[in-house]
Amino acid sequence: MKHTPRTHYRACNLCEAICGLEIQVSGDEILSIRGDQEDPLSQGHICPKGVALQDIYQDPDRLRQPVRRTATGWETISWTEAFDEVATRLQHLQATAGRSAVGVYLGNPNTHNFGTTLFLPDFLRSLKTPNLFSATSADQLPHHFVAYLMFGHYFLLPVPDLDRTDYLLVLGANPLVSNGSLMTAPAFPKRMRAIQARGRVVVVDPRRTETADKADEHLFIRPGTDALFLLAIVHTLFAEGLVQLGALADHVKNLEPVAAAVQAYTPERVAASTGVAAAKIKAISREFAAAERAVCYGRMGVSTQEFGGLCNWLVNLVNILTGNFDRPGGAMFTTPAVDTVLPNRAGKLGRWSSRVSQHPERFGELPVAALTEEILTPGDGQIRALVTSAGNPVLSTANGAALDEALGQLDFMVAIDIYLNETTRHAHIILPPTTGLETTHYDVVFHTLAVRNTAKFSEPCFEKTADQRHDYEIFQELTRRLTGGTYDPPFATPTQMVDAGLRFGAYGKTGLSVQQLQDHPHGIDLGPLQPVLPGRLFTEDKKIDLAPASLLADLVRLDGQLVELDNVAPDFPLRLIGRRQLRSNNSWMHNSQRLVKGGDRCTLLVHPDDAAAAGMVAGQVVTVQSAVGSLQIAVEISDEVMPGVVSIPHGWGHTRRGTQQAVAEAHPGVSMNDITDPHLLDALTGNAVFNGVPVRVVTG
Ligand SMILES: Nc1nc2c(c(=O)[nH]1)N[C@H]1C(S)=C(S)[C@@H](COP(=O)(O)OP(=O)(O)OC[C@H]3O[C@@H](n4cnc5c(=O)[nH]c(N)nc54)[C@H](O)[C@@H]3O)O[C@H]1N2
Ligand SMILES: Nc1nc2c(c(=O)[nH]1)N[C@H]1C(S)=C(S)[C@@H](COP(=O)(O)OP(=O)(O)OC[C@H]3O[C@@H](n4cnc5c(=O)[nH]c(N)nc54)[C@H](O)[C@@H]3O)O[C@H]1N2
Ligand code: SF4
Ligand SMILES: [Mo]
Repeated sequence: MKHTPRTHYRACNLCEAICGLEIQVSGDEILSIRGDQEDPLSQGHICPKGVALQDIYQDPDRLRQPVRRTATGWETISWTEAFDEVATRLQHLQATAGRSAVGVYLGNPNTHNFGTTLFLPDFLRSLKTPNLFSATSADQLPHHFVAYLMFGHYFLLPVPDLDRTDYLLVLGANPLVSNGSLMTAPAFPKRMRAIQARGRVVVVDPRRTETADKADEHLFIRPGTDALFLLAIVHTLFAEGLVQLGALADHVKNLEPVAAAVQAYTPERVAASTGVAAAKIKAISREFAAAERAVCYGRMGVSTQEFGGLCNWLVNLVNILTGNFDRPGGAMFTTPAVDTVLPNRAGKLGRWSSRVSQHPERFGELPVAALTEEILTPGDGQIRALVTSAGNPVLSTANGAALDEALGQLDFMVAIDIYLNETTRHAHIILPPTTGLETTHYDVVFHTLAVRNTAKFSEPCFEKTADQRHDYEIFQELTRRLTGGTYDPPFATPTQMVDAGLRFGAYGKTGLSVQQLQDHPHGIDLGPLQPVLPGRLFTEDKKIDLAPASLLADLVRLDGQLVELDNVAPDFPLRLIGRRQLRSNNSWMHNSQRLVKGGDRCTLLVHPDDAAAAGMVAGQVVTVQSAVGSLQIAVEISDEVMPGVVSIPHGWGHTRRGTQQAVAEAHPGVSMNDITDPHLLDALTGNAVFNGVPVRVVTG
């Protein structure tokens, strides 16, 4: 049959950049995927993963019907049978062993699917388990923790106003590769060049990353010591009279306790620990304060480390104390068209604790570091069944190897996922939803974190078949069964919910609705970020708390770093960090040939001095050991890492048996998370530590 080619416009759902795509389609065939030049946010930008949406759509390995594991392999079953069995088993287990017996793990792509974002909460309420885990505690939890304490809402996250700043100080982020995180900034390369034309970009990172390489200045920092570095900056601001609150002066409190707390952290005192010279710390502080408009931005490198909470607090302080907060060119809040920063969801902390290690709950979740022990430790409240949705914790959480074994011991596991992978192979039933190009899309999460206010609604590029289900339909079906048929959501579809959100939202009066967005498939520009304080604060007194007590108290823990670092873990003298790659997306896109082609990218980066000292040569396979495990990997020697630091990209390790990802299995790599340690976490927030893991390398 001959089809008339058509052009489809939509937002890419793969990462936080939400790039506009222009897709040429003929029938069910994709002819091309390009960047949409008319998207008001991404302006034509696209990365190789966006093009690979085609591979996911066509992937013969992708699951399209529910499957059940049997003694002889996987069998296809009907949706009704699958829903009935899942609901019955979960219900039975909770009735006999209690609510805690069913655990839930939610992975990253949930956040990129508005149907899930809007309907998953109903499902979680129907299970009502205290054992909820997600990738949040392997990612951005410290940002939420600090936002809650300082601004009164866990989702009120400041975003760097990239397009108007003159000075960007980046700590522990690599946006030229990641395309920005908690900073939806498609076309980051272009935005960065524009900043450099106006001023400067400085990157602080233990690796000379792609971003650092293009920056005006790069400083190496010893992994995990950013809190000391930032304290010394704040110290310098006070010591040199550079504190200038500007318009926020009447809307902050507890400035004096901050001044007192940072007094001891002179640049001279932190220089040896951080590896950054005192004069350099002072110079950066002065430059930052002197810049007309400056912004400090920190991400994974300062979030997934032992002091993630302190780092994020201090990043906010640097911006606030220099008058670069809630004003153009500084750190700002968005005014999203659909507002998810709602008063009734400000967040809560510490209502319950994990059973085995007593980790307090944060915003309804327990740290994923506790998942394995909650499955393995017998007793009342033990997790006996697990629901995973869009997650691959075997590859993505600390000591995933131990979790891999634990999953094999569950009584029941159901995975809502599109692949049979390292995690879902343990499921008894897999429920595969539609994905990517088959879904409707409105980004309820990432418009809220974008460097510019815009709105975009995307129709599915391909209608689902009669035998497919969207993620939200799966959650609705399960919720209906788990509530005994009493479930009656106020909106039947996520589109209806978004339409209501748009009409009641900040631009509703101007007529913004789903219909209007459908009429403008490239998206609608709502303008640059606007100052919104103090109105948007959720603190009771409408003031920013500059010195929350738990953060001040955590400084005591940090002081342990002021001793000579080489003595901290003498058996493990090297520090392991991660390395995101442009053609990877966490663990799950390695089944796309165009993304994995070329040489093996899963290598151990070693500085030439460390390689020489240990007699390592390029390409040699070595053993990397940590306190919890070991792995074997080929060495790549480069001075892009600082001496004493080694780096492995995460998300690889497609060597486990019984998966169905032929391309990934042919390019397996190893999993860095086989050697990361769940006992090493940011004790304040419960977040995982993936950066600065003590390791040693054994040759021969
Ligand atoms: N060492 C180390 N570990 C890390 C990190 C690191 O930097 N270093 N990064 C951390 C970060 S930032 C994150 S976000 C986590 C990610 O951790 P996870 O979310 O656990 O892992 P992903 O690799 O994103 O796996 C996503 C899963 O979702 C499935 N999926 C894809 N699309 C869909 C869909 O539309 N619907 C459904 N239902 N399923 C879908 C995929 O098949 C895959 O199984 O990893 C963390 N782990
Ligand atoms: N291509 C691609 N893009 C992605 C993803 C992907 O997997 N691939 N994942 C997406 C996801 S889920 C997320 S959360 C974002 C993450 O986005 P980013 O945070 O921008 O990405 P990372 O590469 O994890 O950046 C962390 C940086 O911290 C550095 N670092 C490590 N330890 C330290 C330290 O102690 N101090 C300092 N200052 N730096 C340190 C690392 O060298 C690295 O450069 O990316 C998103 N975009
Ligand atoms: S940068 Fe992110 S949103 Fe843009 S095309 Fe690549 S994966 Fe998609
Ligand atoms: Mo992430």
